[in-house]
Amino acid sequence: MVFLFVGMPSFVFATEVERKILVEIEIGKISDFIRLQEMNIDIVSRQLTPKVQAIVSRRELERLGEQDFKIHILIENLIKRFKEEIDTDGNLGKYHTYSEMVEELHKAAAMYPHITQLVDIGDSWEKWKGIADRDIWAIKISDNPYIEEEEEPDVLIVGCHHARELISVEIPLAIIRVLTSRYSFDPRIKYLVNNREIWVVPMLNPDGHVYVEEVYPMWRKNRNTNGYTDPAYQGVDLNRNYSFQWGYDDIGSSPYPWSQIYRGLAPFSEPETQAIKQLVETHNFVVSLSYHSYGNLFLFPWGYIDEDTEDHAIFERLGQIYCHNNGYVYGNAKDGVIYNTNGDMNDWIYGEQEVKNKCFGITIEVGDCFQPPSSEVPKLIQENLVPALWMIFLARWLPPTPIPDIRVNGWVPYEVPVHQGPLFYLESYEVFSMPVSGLPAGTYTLYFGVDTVMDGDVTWDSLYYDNVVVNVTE
Ligand code: 0X9
Ligand code: CA
Ligand code: ZN
Repeated sequence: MVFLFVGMPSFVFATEVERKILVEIEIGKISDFIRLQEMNIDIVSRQLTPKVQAIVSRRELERLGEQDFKIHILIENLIKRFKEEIDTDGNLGKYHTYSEMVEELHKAAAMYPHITQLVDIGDSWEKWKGIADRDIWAIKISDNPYIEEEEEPDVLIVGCHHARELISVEIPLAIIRVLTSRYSFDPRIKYLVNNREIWVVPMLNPDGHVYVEEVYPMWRKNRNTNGYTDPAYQGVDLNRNYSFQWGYDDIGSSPYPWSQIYRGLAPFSEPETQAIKQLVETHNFVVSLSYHSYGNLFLFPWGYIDEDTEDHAIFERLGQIYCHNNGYVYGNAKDGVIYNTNGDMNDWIYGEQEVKNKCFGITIEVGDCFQPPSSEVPKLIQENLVPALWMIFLARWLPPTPIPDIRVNGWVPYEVPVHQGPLFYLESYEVFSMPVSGLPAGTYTLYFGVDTVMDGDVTWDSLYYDNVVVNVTE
C-alpha cells in the first residue's frame, strides 16, 4: 500500500529532476530506519520518534512509496523555499555567509585585541587541493589571550560540521559577540572571560557552507570529491571522520562515498577534522559544545553503542542545566533520543584519553525544523546563549573535583563532603547560604557555583562567581 497524503502529478518536468522535497516518513521499527539508510535516503532528523524527516527527489519518493513507507510531504520544493525564506537577499538573510563570518571575526579581533586571539587553525579541503582559498578560523577569548594560562579551564565551541545547518554558525558567533561586547561593563562576562580560555570555531566546514550559499542549499558534507565528478559521490561527513571507534559499524556511518554519512577513507582523513584534532591535542579542553541542527536536543556519548559512559550522571546534570529553560531534551543513543553514530566529535573528544585528556563532549541540535526561516535566528540564539554561558561557567568543575579549599585562616566553617561541587546541587549552595554570622569577624573566601537548586528559572542572574570574598563583621 502506498500512502501519499499530498497528490503528486504523474508527469515529471525535465526541470524538476533536481527538485528536492522535505518529507516525513513513519518509522515503525528500527529496521525501517536501517532500510532508509540502505536506500541512501538523506535523513535530516535523527530523533528516535515514530517519524523521521528526509530530503528526497521525485524518484526516491516513488521508490519509498513502492516500499510501503508511509510518507507525508512537508515542503514540496525546498530550493524554492530556501530562496523565499532564507536567502532573501542573496546573502542568507540573518544567517552569515562564509565571508560575512570571516569579516565578523576579524572585526571582533580588531575591536577587542586585549581579550581575543584570532587563529587560522587549518585549511579546508579545497584549499588543501589548491582550488579555493578558505581557512578554518578560531577565535580565542580570554584575558592575556596570547598566554596559555594553565589554571583557566579551556572550553571549545564548534559550529558547522554540516554545511546546511546554518544556525550552527550563528550560536557560536553570538557567544563571541556577548563575550566581547559586554566584557567592559558586565561583571559576570568579565569574570567568565578572565577565568576561562574560550575557543570558538564558528564554521568548521567552509567549503560545504559556500557550496550551500552558491550551488545547492541542502549540502551536508565537506567538498572532498572522493575522486568523482558527480556531486552525488562527493563529500565526507566530518562528523563521522573522528578516530574514536571510527567505522565501528556501517549503521552509525557508511563506507560508501554516496552516503550522507560517509566516514572517509581513514580516521582524520579530512583537513577539517585534522584542524580540530590539532587544536584539541595542544590544549586542555574540559567541555566542548558542537552545534548542529535540528531537533532541540542536548546529546552526549556514547554514540557508537547503546551504553552510558562512566560520567553519565555528570552529562545528565549538564543536560538538565542546559535544557532547564529551553526545554531541549538531553540524552544519548541509549536513551533513544538519537540513533547511533560512530566517528563523531563527541565520542572522540570524550573517549580518546591517551593523547589528550577526557573532555565532556556535547552536541546541541538547535531548533525544531530543518533550516528555520531567517526571521527565527534571534529566537534560536536566545534560547541557547545563556545555557552555553552556563556550560562555560561549569567548566570550572569539570571533571568534578571536590569543592576547593573553603578553609579560611585554617578554620573549616562548614563540612563539605567530597564529590559535591555545583554540579551536584545543594552542598555548594548551602555553603553560600550558610549563615556566616557564626564566623569570627574577618575576610573569607567562599567558593560556590550556581543556583543549582533549580527550583526557579535559570536566568543570567543566577550565574554567580566561582568564589566570593565575604566580609564578616562583629
Ligand atoms: O548525525 C549527526 O552527526 C548529528 N545529527 S545531524 O542531524 N546534525 O547530522 C548527531 C550526532 C550525535 N552524536 C552522538 N549521538 N554521539
Ligand atoms: Ca587567560
Ligand atoms: Zn549536523
